[in-house]
Amino acid sequence: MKEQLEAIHSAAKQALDACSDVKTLEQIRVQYLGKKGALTGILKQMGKLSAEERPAMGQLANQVRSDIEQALADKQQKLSERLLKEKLEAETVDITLPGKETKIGSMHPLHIVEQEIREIFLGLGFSVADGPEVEYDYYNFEALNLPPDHPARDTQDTFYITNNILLRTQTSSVQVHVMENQKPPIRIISPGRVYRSDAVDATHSPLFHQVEGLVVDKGITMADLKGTLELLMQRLYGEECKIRLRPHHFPFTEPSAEVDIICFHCHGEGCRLCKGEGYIELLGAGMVHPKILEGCGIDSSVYSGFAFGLGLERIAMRRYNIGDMRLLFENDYRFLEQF
Ligand code: 2U9
Repeated sequence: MKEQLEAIHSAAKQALDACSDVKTLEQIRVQYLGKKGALTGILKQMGKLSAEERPAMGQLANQVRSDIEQALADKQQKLSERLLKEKLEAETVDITLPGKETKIGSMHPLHIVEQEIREIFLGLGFSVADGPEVEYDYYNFEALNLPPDHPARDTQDTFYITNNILLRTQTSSVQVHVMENQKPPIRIISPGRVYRSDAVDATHSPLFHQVEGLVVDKGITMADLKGTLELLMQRLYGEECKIRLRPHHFPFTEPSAEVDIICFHCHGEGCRLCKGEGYIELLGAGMVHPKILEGCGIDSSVYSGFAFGLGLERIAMRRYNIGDMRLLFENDYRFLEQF
């Protein structure tokens, strides 16, 4: 038995010397000290020894056990120190390296202009109304005095989803919803995305942004419309900005006008920028057609209203002297970081 214990002792020591990872270390522990291990096997045979032999063998067995336990603990310590060292070396951070620059974004020019317009109208007591971009034909066309055979309803110009559901071509649909649900006085603007089946070029995009405005109350006249738009343009383009209304036709307003601002290059004289006109076209407006008011349950003999619609792209392009609409949608850093 003495030889067996010594053999176990030296075999365990040898295995531990050769061991270089924690998995093998655990295997060694089980192999020698585990319940079914070599040493336990020997200890089970102690009963067979004579009473004289037993104390010396017991002492030797205990010594072998504690020796192997100590050697296991030492190895464990060495292995975990090595593991930690390796980990620290692998994860070393070179604090002298230059840091990675975080790009800080800036506001998109369309967003800047929209925010400014919102602020101006909130200051005038308007509210902001929101509505769906996928709309019923009725709210986009029919309720706005655009009958079924109107050219604007052609599939060439409008993205239809089904026969009577489409992507809104103007945010006027939002204003119809408001008029259906709210009695005058109404003072709202409706900013948002609109869609038209146009090919992309320097002045067209199938998706663009509008801000429309609507005022309905007793005694609203064209003078209210002109005063409001003049104030808007002066806030956007400077106090000296003058506007001009030209007669026009829109199905939803009567009378209707196109609204120009005085050319900021020649101040009305006529130059290359304004093509000799002295003025630059910027938006459309008019008095809300009585048929539209009636269709929304508003008595047109008591109430009148004005409305206007502007394309944000056009306003932003004038404001920042941007020559091509595509720049507003391409998300090129070199363009965007200028704002
Ligand atoms: C209701 C009644 C009337 C909104 C209006 C315009 C004139 C107009 C265009 C400008 C350039 C659209 O972005 S654009 O392509 N819009 O000229 N829009 S009056 O009239 C309304 C709106 C709502 C209930």
